[in-house]
Amino acid sequence: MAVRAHTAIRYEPSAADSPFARDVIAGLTARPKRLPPKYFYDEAGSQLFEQITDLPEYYLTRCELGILREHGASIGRLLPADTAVIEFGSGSTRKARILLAAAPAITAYVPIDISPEMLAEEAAQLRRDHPHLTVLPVEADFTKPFHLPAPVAEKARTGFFPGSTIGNFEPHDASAFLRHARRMLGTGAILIIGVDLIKDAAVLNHAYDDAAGVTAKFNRNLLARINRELGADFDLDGFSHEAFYNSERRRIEMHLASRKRQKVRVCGRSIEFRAGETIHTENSYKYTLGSFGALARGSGWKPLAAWTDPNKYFSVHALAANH
Ligand code: SAH
Ligand code: AVI
Repeated sequence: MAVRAHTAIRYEPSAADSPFARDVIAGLTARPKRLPPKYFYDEAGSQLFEQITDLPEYYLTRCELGILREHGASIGRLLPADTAVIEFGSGSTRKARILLAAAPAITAYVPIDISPEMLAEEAAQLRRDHPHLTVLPVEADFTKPFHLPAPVAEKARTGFFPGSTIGNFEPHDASAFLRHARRMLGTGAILIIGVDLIKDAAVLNHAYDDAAGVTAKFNRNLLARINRELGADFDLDGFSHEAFYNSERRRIEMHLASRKRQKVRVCGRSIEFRAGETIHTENSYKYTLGSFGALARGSGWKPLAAWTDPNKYFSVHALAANH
């Protein structure tokens, strides 16, 4: 009979003191239970997100790429000369590449991301593809204060925040982020931002609960990451992916629902789940052109222009910093 080695206990007090561990414990001991969506993006999660962007149901990326390709030249004309593009949550940098091709005014690119692996790879590839572009990657949590690289101080500044990642903030946090971006980018700055629009609930529901189950895997990877990095013992099959449009709150909610009554060890603690109890893992707020314009105006920005795809599923807004 094969003898199985005992699984080593991977829980280490140092891991339990990390910001990740503290946020996980705070979220799992709160009621209702929740986890911050920024932790989706470890290496596996970033790769799963890239797979999501190719899904037939996930219209967001296709629509935004189409808008940027069609209106890249108009967007480029709004940018000041010799500008640094600062992208918040740069991921695959696929969208920035469209702006770079359309706007010769861009002389520096600062991709900011919490996920170091893709950031380093993309920065290296961009330097190869654009030898005259100054590429200055920053690994940071963009919701917290951080410094822009020194060479950017010499240049005009353009913020780029595609993907509707702004939708993952609560509306008051979205406003706080826009104010923080306004202060960081400074007088004369432009912000190009992608915003997903309210539409038929069935379209929204399918986009976050795809037939191939990739979004379910992305959602459950959060538990897998907690197992890997914090030595927890989540049984991934014990949780099901739930995603639905909450029309009152104008947001997609993603949850992980416990399939049974169970206990999970996390950082030396026992976390209890009732059957059906959920961990709320993400909100993805949807806006109208008007509601987003109002949010921007109330947060230090003046709307200059907005473009949509022909179905009006997605929008890209150009904003100018109020002095
Ligand atoms: N801009 C890309 C990727 C969007 S996915 C696109 O439009 O397709 C969201 C990206 O933001 C991921 O790359 C993720 O790692 C990053 N991200 C999420 N929360 C973050 C945070 N708080 N600080 C920095 N990066 C973050
Ligand atoms: C990154 N963010 C805008 C995505 C969204 O649509 O809210 C994350 C995502 N969650 C599930 N699918 C994609």
